[in-house]
Amino acid sequence: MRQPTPFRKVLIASANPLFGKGLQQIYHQRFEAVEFLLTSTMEETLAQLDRWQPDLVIVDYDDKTIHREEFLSHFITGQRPMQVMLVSLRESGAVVVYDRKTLTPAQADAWLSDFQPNPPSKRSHPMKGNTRHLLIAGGLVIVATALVYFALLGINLLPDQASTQAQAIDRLFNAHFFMIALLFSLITVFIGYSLFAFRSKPGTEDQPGANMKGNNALEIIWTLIPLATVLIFAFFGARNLAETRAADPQAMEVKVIARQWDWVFEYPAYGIKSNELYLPVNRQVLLKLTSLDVIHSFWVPEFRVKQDALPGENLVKELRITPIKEGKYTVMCAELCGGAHANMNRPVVVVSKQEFDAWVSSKVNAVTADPVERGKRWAELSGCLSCHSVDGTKLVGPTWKGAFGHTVELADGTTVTADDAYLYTSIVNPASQLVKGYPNSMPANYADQLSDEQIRDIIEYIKSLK
Ligand code: HEC
Ligand SMILES: [Cu+2]
Repeated sequence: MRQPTPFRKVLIASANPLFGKGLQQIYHQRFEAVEFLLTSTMEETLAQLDRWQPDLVIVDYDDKTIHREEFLSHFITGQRPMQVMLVSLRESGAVVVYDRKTLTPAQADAWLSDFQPNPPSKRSHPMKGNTRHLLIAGGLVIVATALVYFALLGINLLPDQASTQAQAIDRLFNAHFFMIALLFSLITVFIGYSLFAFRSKPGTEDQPGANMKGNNALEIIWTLIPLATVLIFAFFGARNLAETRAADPQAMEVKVIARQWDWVFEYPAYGIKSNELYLPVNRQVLLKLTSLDVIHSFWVPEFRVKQDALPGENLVKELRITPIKEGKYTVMCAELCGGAHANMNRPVVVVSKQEFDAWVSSKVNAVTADPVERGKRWAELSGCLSCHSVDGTKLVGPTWKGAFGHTVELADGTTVTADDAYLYTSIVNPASQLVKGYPNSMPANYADQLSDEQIRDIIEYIKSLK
């Protein structure tokens, strides 16, 4: 049903033809037929104002080629009843209406008493109101973020930090906790604040809210900030991953063999096996993980890093850990591996170097109480025998057969009897007493790799080779 309209002639002024066509269509849908005239320049509009004498002029508020002041001054001087509407599509269809009507004194009175000034609307100072809201909400976001962040840190979500790898990982955890706190606050504060600040006031419940559509600045911001955040996290993630994998050439190797439902740890350097993972503090351990049956996963929460153990000879997986805190921990299986998966726990004991050496000795002594037997084992495991023969053959270094007690000619021309002290020094500091006729090619770092006990065992072994 189309309604009657007081207008007969409507002039639409806009350089944009779509503006006039669109309005004309809307008008036609809702009101009875009227006559339309579309103008696109200032001169044309002013000319038609006089010639065609419209009752209603609709002006494109956003069209800068229509000079509004000049147009309105023309409007004021006219006598005929006429209305002018300035329509701004950019301001979501906001309309300013000028009415050139004549009132009798009584009507004017009524008009004045009915007149309601616009409520001090946000439209008059849109930025002022919004900036205030933004400042308040922003302040609340900062406060809420700080509270949530410190609450998250305060409830100790993470166990002890017992390895250097854990430090790198915890830096990321902290950054994530901060992001979680920030996002949580951003969402809840803005929702809560909007519920409170923009709730409908008494008497305005049936008024529609502002119609908002599109905001390029906002869309660009909320695309770029998350993108940048994700890229920054990717960068730090990659860097920290590299940090947790940094290899120390002095690392002690331990083979970790997983099976349903237990762990076995082998120390190739000492030829021992254990169901407890003993580790010296502040020395990197290189774990080489395998499984005898299904997939398991080596995880000590205090060390943070985690690695699957896979069945298959060529699928040995490596994991590097540098314990930094003495204490007792537990390795658990982090891959559902069958019935007793939840009980697949074994102690992990981080001790000082001295305690570790003592543990190794006690383990080895349990294997054999004979120091010569043990010394032979250490010599084999440490690679001594690739340079030293035990049968008189001359390899890279002098043979050990008959080495003890014989007179050694040194490169500096002096001679010395090969006693305990000489052998000991030759092992821990080979360059200090070079044997004549041999290169200075013996590795100089055995003092770090072998305990005193092991070196003494090796000397006993050398003594036994007559
Ligand atoms: C890469 C080869 C190489 C390896 C591995 C090596 N040595 Fe030697 N070693 C030498 C050479 C060369 C000499 C002679 C020059 C010197 O005195 O440094 C020597 C000298 C010695 C001497 C003095 C021998 C003598 O007759 O006076 C002892 C003792 C010794 N090595 C013990 C060891 C032990 C124990 C290990 C293993 C833990 C070991 N070496 C590993 C090359 C090696
Ligand atoms: Cu398992």
